Amino acid sequence: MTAPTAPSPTAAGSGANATQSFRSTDKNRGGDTAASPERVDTVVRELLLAVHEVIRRHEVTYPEFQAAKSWMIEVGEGGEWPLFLDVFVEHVVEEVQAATQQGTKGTILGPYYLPGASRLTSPATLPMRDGEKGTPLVFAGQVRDLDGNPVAGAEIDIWQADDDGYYSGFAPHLPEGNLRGLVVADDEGRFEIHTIQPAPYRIPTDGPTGKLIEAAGWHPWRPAHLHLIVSAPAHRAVTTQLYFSGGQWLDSDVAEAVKPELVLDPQDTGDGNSRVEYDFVLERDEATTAA
Ligand code: MBD
Ligand code: FE
Repeated sequence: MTAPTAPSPTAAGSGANATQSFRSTDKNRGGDTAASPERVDTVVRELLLAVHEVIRRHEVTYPEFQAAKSWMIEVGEGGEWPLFLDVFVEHVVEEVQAATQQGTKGTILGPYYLPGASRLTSPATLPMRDGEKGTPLVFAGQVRDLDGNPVAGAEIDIWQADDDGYYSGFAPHLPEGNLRGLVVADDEGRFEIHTIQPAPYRIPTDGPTGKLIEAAGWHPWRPAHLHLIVSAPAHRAVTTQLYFSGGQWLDSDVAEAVKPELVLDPQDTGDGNSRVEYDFVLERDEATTAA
């Protein structure tokens, strides 16, 4: 069977799915423990002051205020809050966290992670359709610590868009688990993953996030990327993405999540395939190593 040409999955489908998957992920149920009253008072008060300031500075009108309310209601009804917040806000939260993280640069998680991907032993081929479109890619490397020692027991949770820019689990035409895997590295932290190069991702233009982007005259694109969570016992996991040298939108990612250290330059292996090496560096996790 060859991969069908992609019908456009609806914004409603992908947005609503992102909200459902966010809600069903246990680690997101931090609502009552996440912040003290003092923290809520400080952060929310200043957030509101910032909004008030913008309204005064730009003399925002009643019709504009009501349009903003309608739009927010649509974002909620369409299930696009994870999409909107991960595209326009998460990069700053990640920047704050990154100030305390050494080793491989992290970047945003985004709305399309799904826990529970198939466990695969390196060398591994990600689950894909027969005749999956796209340039085959071999992605190999080693997980080490800050001193350069190999890290045993490392796992690479990897997920990516296909050659049409769609993620399994968020586009109804794709088989469950397509291009997602939890790859277990060898005892020396070495891994080799066989996949295809992803295409750039476009925010669905028919949903409220896409409509806002269009109304503002911005573009809706993210450069092609692989998503990864690299973890190992007693080490701090890193959530990151890897991009492709020379790719479109690298300098204007709508989600502002590109970092120069995260750009791969795969080499053509001469037979229509490509290969690249990238090593990950993890910090020891003080929380799990403290005596
Ligand atoms: C994506 O694929 C993505 O990675 C982010 C951060 C936001 C929207 C779509
Ligand atoms: Fe993505």
